[in-house]
Amino acid sequence: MRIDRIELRHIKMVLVSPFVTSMGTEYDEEHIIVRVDAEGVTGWGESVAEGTPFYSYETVPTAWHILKDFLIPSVLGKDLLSVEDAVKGYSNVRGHMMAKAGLEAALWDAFAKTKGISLSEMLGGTRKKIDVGVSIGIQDSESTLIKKVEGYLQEGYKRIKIKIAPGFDLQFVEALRREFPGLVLQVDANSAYTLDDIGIFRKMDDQDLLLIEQPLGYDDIYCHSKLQRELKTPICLDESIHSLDDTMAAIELGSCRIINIKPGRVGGFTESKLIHDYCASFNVPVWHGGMLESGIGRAGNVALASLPNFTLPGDISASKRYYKEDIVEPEFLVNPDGTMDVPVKPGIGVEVNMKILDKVTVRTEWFGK
Ligand code: OSB
Ligand code: MG
Repeated sequence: MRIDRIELRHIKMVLVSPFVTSMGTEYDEEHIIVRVDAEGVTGWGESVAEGTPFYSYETVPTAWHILKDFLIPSVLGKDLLSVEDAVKGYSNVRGHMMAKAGLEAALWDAFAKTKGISLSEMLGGTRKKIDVGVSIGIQDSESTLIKKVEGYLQEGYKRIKIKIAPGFDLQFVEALRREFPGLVLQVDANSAYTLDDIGIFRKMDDQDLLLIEQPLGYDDIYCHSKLQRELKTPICLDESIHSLDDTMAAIELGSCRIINIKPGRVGGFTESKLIHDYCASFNVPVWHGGMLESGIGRAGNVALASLPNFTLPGDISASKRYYKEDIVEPEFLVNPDGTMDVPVKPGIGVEVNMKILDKVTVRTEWFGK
């Protein structure tokens, strides 16, 4: 497949409600949409580098730079045999996983469309529907949180994740446990604690949580192994896992018992699949994380989450939970039974609404003729 033209778009979409985490408050989400035109097909991908370097060191400008100056030149005008071929071509670029994942996603979509198969099928997906959950930011009070959770449960979501930070943790978990004794509940600290906070986690350990996500340092594997030894609740790593190598170290050291896979954090679907397969061979469950994607990124997430070892519900919620209007049609919906349908049409399986995409685009650059 010859890569004829590539377009980058810096997009900015306003969230339906601010998202509060231990890293700060987000009112809108900035990402990069990657478009690849190749022999009459168009592939779409989303780079989840954000406007700020608070979750990852990558930002929209750093990802734009790496895409423009290194990744795009390595594929533009080339006749690629496969996505793997493209990935090999820029394997000398270290890090910058979100930049890589955006381009890789667009290439996967273009290849799948050329073959006339869905992205799910091309990635090795086995599910027609995936189980989905919702990630709720830190709320002002326990009663607002309870109301929010009630609403999401009515919509069908299979599990609830709440963000925690020092001073905004145990009381929220206990309030939810009192109100919803059987709730499938997990927490995400986004690295807001240290080993000195072990007392809090010992108390959390009695709350029947599905998992505790990324309690300690954002690149730490060692201290998480010490904490995991003290807890019966599984630790799940998000920020610390950038590759299969990190996954092997974390499992071998006992730093976690569950892995959150985000293609943007690990450099794309190719590395995600390696991590998925490795975890499956060690009976370590994985689930699909989220980065408040638009429908383009979400479509890729849904396809990846259809692989067999994604056995826990993902942070993959309905379009309307994030944005008033999504940039794809149809928008993503949650079924009353807490599942989401995996698109079956070729590639990402949804159409990009160019009018809405233009509305949220703040900058565009074309590469190629
Ligand atoms: O830690 O999982 C996280 C959003 C942005 C950055 C980091 C995270 C998140 C979420 C949102 O939790 C998940 C979603 O997209 O629904
Ligand atoms: Mg997380």
